[in-house]
Amino acid sequence: MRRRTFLAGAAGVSASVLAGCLGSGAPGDHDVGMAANAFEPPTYEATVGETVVWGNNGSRSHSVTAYEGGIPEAAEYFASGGFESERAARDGYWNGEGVVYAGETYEHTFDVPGEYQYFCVPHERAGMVGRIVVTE
Ligand SMILES: [Cu+2]
Repeated sequence: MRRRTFLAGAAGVSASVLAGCLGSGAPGDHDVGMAANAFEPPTYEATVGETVVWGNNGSRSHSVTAYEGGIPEAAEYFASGGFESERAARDGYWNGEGVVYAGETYEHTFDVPGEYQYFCVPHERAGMVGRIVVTE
């Protein structure tokens, strides 16, 4: 949040809007960074309808994968790669699907308020987990 505010101010344009246009933009154009086995910030607060952009600003490959049991009941499952279940996302990653490579971004729009817990498939055991808290 703090970093985004700084970047948005520095660029004179919303970081989210910019990333949305570029698809895989410059490393700074994201809300949540992915590097060094961590999502930064680990908890990100968004409002309903907001599109959150993850950016891989490190050198390793990562994923953004929701915990099926860790999202609001009314919410749609989400994961980089567009998988419809956590199982499919976990399996798919090792086949090269849903990988967010260095310099790439992934984005998801949150339409249902609540808490969303997610992780990175290859670095889950290293503690690479995150949380999006969506409020009205
Ligand atoms: Cu990772």
